[in-house]
Amino acid sequence: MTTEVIDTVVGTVRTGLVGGGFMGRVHAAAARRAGARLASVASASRDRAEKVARELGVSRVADDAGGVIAASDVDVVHICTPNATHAALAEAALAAGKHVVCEKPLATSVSDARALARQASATGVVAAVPFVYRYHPMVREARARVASGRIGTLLSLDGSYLQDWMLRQEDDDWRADAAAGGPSRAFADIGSHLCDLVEFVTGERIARVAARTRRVFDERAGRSVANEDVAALLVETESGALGTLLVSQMAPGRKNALVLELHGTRRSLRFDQERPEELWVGARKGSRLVLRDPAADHPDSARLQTVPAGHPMGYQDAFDGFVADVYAAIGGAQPDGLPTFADGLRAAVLTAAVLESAQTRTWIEVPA
Ligand code: SOE
Repeated sequence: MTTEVIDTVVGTVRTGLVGGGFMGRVHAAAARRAGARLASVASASRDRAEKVARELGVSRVADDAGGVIAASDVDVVHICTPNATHAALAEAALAAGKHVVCEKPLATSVSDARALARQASATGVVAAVPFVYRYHPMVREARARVASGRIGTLLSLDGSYLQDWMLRQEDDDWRADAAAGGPSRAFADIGSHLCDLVEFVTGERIARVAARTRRVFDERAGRSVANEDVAALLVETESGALGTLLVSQMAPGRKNALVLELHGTRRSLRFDQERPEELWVGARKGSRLVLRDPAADHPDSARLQTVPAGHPMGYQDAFDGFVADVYAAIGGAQPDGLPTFADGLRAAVLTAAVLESAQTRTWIEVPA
């Protein structure tokens, strides 16, 4: 019996990894925790792929992404490469009949993202985009409380996603290069997570947006920069709730500060990604901090809790929850809240609306 047959018999998902940077390693750890076999990896060079394979325990090294995508012992391809390469790689993986997990942004244009979403639904494979903050148990708790009416009618919201790794002019990254990163950097990279969370938790679409963007340095490390460091948004949801959202990769001391606060007619809710064990529930009298507790939380939150209360869960756990759901979907399950290529398209639509608003200095209606 070949290894391939054995794996198929016991139903182990066989994972192919394209890209071996920070995100590739997060994906690999999550795949392993979900019980997958890391079958093949490609990276920027063969040397690099060999190093990644050794460190992560991947069975085989491919010369390039095409080698991972074509491999008969790969069921799902994880694409963790620079943004501008996502669309072509995802298209090729879908065409090869593979399930796909593609890093965000799914594509750097709305038309490419739309084509991929269509291709994915036509082929019927699982095609997911890691909007992983959905997988924090207290995010699910917040979502359940909104859906059950416990906060009342949504009046307003206030959110921010702040980092500081691009603070100095010498801070550089391929994301700052429009050719590799795309026309938007801060918003596409992290503002997309924030807007995904707004829509996921409230159950409402952002209907219109007025945005300003700011590029602080036109040049970084000798290359010209064509995308933004900061974005500030006014938003209105489909029910008329008003909101403010701030996104920056130049906020000193803020490492990965994703905060979302909702104000309803009865209660407020506040989730802070750097304190993921907590959900603040605001009331005119008796505001309180709810701590994660699988025995007390909504079932959708409880199912994502892998350790008992008091044993903190974090970013990698959220990522693990996402990949576990992707692999469950590959096995035929229909997990609630799985972010798919349709959500990747939604992020592309929002990104285009933000850029258009900033350019025209007008409110933009965001297509549903
Ligand atoms: C870098 O800004 C980054 O790694 C993003 O690309 C991720 O999506 C976010 O989760 C953390 O920050």
